[in-house]
Amino acid sequence: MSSSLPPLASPLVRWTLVDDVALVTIDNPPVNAAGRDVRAGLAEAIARAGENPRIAAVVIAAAGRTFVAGADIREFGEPPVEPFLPDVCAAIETSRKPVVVAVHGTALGGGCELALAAHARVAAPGTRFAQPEIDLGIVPGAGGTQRLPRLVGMIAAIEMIGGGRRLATEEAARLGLVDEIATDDLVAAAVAHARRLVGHSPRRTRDLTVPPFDRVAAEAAVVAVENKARRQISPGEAARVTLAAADLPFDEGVARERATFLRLVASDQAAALRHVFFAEREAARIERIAGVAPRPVARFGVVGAGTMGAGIAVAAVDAGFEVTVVEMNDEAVAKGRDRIAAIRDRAVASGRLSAAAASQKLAATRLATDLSALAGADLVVEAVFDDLAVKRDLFARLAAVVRPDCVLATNTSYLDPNAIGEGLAHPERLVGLHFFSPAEVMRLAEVVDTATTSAETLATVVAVARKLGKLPIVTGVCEGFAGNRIWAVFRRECEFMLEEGALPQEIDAALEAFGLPMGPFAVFDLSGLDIAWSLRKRKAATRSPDERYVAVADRLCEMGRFGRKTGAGWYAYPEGRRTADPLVARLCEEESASKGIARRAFTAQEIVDRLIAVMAVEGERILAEGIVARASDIDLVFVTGYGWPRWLGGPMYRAGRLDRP
Ligand code: 3H9
Repeated sequence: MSSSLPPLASPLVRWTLVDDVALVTIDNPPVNAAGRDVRAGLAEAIARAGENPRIAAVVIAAAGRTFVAGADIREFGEPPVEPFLPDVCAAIETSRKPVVVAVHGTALGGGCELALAAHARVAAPGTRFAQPEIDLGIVPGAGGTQRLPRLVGMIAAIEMIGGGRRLATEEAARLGLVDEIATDDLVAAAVAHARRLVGHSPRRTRDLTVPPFDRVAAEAAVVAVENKARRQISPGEAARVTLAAADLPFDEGVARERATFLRLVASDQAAALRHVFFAEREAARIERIAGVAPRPVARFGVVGAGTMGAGIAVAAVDAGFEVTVVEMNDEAVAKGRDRIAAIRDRAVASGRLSAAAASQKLAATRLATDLSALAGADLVVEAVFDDLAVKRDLFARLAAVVRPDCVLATNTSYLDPNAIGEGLAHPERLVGLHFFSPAEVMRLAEVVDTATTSAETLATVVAVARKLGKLPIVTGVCEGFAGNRIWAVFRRECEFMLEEGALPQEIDAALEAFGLPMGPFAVFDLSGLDIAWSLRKRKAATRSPDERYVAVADRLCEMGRFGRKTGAGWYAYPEGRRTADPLVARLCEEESASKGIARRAFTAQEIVDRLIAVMAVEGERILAEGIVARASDIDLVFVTGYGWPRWLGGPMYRAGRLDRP
């Protein structure tokens, strides 16, 4: 029987008495983040429960779709405000009256830590437990690193805290994190569980010892986390402080964790990662399609089974679409099938896919030589040769076979989609859907809103991109759209610096020290210099003689140096090792001399600052032209499509931060 209790001061936490159990409910939509008022409400409830003779035990539950999804990330930019989450957890744990949590949805970060501090955890099926703090550049800050290994064992704790492993209810129960799975009424089960604990001394996680574990395996798990993180600091720190739980008394371990948390939460990487976290949520708000329902898409067509088409087809099959790929003839179909099979083989070799699943997915990918195979398609993406006449002709032929409401998407990188769509029947269904290579891996999908695209088409393609596991960023029409347009400016500025005195290896080293996984000249060598060369040759006739033009890349190509595939490009590759080449230095010097430019030295900082500055200027232009909605969308383009580490935050973000180390 329920009865009321004098209310708590917090507007976000309420409680009632169920017989002799205080049922405390957190109600902070949308995800019950443990912000100040939630922490204050919990602290007050625990303190008052301790003093109230009518209360024998406490259950903490959450309203809405999830248990607590973590600390309130919006508070991280500010100094912490009392009561601190570790103190709230300590109050729960040291309560003399049993405290049980009733968990549903997700228990993430600080939410998981609240659960760890309770005396028992009752969870609904389908709940996920995780400590995702590393993704925000921090370590758990409310005891998670010290309590989790005591409950689930050291190796699993390192994998969760350092490696982002998530536990579903059943696995959490097997490992000792969940004490009871509530198949029926969660709160009723938690109340009954709490009542069973009354009269027993509470089982405090802090008093448990870490179960025995293999030290060598644990060290190896930490090293694996560090290696995978490359230069992101938080995963390694999180794994190390977790491992310390085996060596330090609980209070010392918690103090070490808190110090690490406070240091990292103020770090540059954490600030950048928070920026990206909120940028991703902002990007989901697309004004033009607010309230517009996407059309259902089940049948997904792809025209062209080259590298892009094959990758798109793989992503589409993985997302559960019914996929048909059309190529020109039997030979092209066979090659396309080989490409798709090669992607599947790589997934099997790396252990991401079972051999059985791979062959089942292959069998599910239908290939055909006639466009009429796409007659029933709801959406068709073309990924054929990037040539205007070829694409126009294809769309005209496609329009004759597909339904008038079939969405037609072009994967063009550089052509004008408006020109591609000229003369197309029902041009409102035309849209750009620009994938990044490899299309089955890269998260970015630029959705190009053409002059004729209807809101319904845009909404449909955005929904399809999300189902494909992509991050859709809507862009307007301009050469290169958002990403390649800024990338072109970046690339050009790199070449200007070559002419002014920098060498490719210096520019690469500066950008690699800054954080990019690979400098641009090494990337050019990897992807090959010949395609860009033929593009430049095609454009040479129309290039203004006043345009600043650096010809070093042309000279390399004239020498047959197309990059790694020819054994040399911007670098030489003796025994496969990337090596600065004096010949390239000489070409740069000759270029400077031919233009009367006195070469000078560049510092690494100057190289980085200059490149970020030109990217940001182009980004501002793109914003002013309304090509993208917000600066943070540009950051996401680079983080999800161009290999920028998330912890760098993207070029627009960095441009506001040139004064920071
Ligand atoms: C932590 O806990 C540190 C601790 O160790 C303790 C330190 C002392 N805070 O993602 P959605 C907002 S670190 C504030 O679109 P979904 C989000 O911005 C934290 N706001 O929904 C969005 O707002 P808006 C560890 C948050 O259903 C709205 O909620 N926890 C937070 O696709 C809906 O979000 C995490 O890292 C937050 N913690 O996914 C979990 N979380 O509508 C981060 C969300 O204004 N969160 N918001 O744009 C998530 O992974 C997902 O949001 C979740 C829901 C899976 C929960």
